Formats: sequence, C-alpha cells, structure tokens
Amino acid sequence: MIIKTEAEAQAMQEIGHICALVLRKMGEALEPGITTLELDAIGAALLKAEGAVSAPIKCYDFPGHNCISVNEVVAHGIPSERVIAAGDIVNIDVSACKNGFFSDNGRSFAVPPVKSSTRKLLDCCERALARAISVAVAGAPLNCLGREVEKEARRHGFKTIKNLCGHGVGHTLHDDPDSIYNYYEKRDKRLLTAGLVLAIEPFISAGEDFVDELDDGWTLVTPSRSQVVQFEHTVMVREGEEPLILTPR
Ligand code: M2C
Ligand code: CO
Ligand code: CO
Repeated sequence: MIIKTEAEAQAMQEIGHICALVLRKMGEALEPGITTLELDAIGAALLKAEGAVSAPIKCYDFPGHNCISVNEVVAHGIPSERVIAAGDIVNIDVSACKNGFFSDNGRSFAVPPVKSSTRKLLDCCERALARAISVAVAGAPLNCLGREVEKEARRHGFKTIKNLCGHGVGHTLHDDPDSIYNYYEKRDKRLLTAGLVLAIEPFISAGEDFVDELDDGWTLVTPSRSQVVQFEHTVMVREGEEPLILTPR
C-alpha cells in the first residue's frame, strides 16, 4: 500500500508495534523444552489482547497463528508438538491485522549453545536486512534492495534464496508491490515512491538457492535441508531519508 494520510500512518504504526511486541515476547519464551504449539499459543494470546488477528489465518487459513520454522524448515512452519532443543535455529514470523491494516515482522533465533557458523549466518542476514532498508528511499530502483542483500550474502560466502521474496504490505498481508527479490534482478525497472510500505525479508542460505514445498502445502525446506535464516521488517519509504521502520524492536 501507499500511505497517504496521517490516519493510515498511525494505523500502520499501531499494527507494526503489535507485531514487534508479539515477536519479542515469543522470542523471550523460546527455550529448550517448549513446543512450537505452546509458543504459538503465547503469540495468539498476545495478538488477542492487542485486538489484532493473525494474518496467516485471515488471509490464507494457515493452520496456526504464527509461522514457526525449526532448523531444516525455512519458512511457513506449522506450530506442532515439536519440542525445541538446545542448538536449534528457530524462525518466528509474526504477521497480523488490526482495523484493516496489516504488518509483517520476523527473525531467526538461535537457542544456545550457538555454533560460530550459525552466528555468522544470522549476523549476515541481519546486516543484509539493515543494508536493504538503508537504500529504500523514494526515487531509488526497487531492485537496489536485492542487490544489497546479495552483496552482503556473497561477501560472507553465503547465498540468497531465489524463490522467496519480500512484498508490499498494508491493506492485505501480501500487497503491491510483489516480488521484492533477494538478489539483483536487472530487468526489474520499478521505482520506489514515498509512502510505499514494504516487508523486506532477506533469506540467507549456507547452501541451496531454492526452497521446495512439502506435501502439507505449507512447509518450505531446502532440498538438502541446509541452513537458511530470515529477518523481516515492515518499513515505510520516505523522500530523502531512510525508511521508517514500522516494526521496531
Ligand atoms: O510474508 C512472509 O514473511 C510470511 C507469510 C505468512 S503466510 C503463511 N509472513 C513469507 C515468508 C516466507 C515466504 C513467503 N512469505
Ligand atoms: Co513474514
Ligand atoms: Co513477509
């Protein structure tokens, strides 16, 4: 969506803060022994208390309030009886709607003890997101975001997932513009405009370039089950300055 009024800006800030709060609280509850279903219930209760509803349920009838993806699962992990163990990498992706406005916020967490290779992958992805955000200014080409993500991944010997993209967000979860690639797509001629709201979500990979969907129609994995992490913020593009992060930590 393109934010045009102060009322829209306030509504997007409200739902952005809710997603960020729920993500932080779920991250704080993440520990060995908890199941992903229990984690999801914590998120669901917080969303309800804030007057928000799960976007995956509202938009796609997803079988859970939040996507919780453990280790070999890259994204769209369905909450289940799976028990979190020490050393796991857990991606929590919270997207929600309040008063007709949507936001999207995710990050991968490492449950101690954390291997140094995992720390490197997580740090690279968080930096890739920061770099992509820093170039998202009105008038810039949309494909400069993917270029930053790809550059940061390659600098550390990693790859990006080519079939998972960022997207516009606002009036619905996956709004215009679609396909914000996590690599430099030189044929993409779209430009950024002030007020545009984007969910920027680099997926940085230690091995594969693509993910596959399992037969459940949701769970996304790499063919070799190699490690992939994601960080995601919802931001509003501005004229002459870095975007406003609508899902601040
Ligand atoms: O937009 C995402 O970040 C999720 C969608 C949840 S709907 C089940 N919030 C995303 C992640 C991975 C792939 C596509 N979209
Ligand atoms: Co998301
Ligand atoms: Co998203």
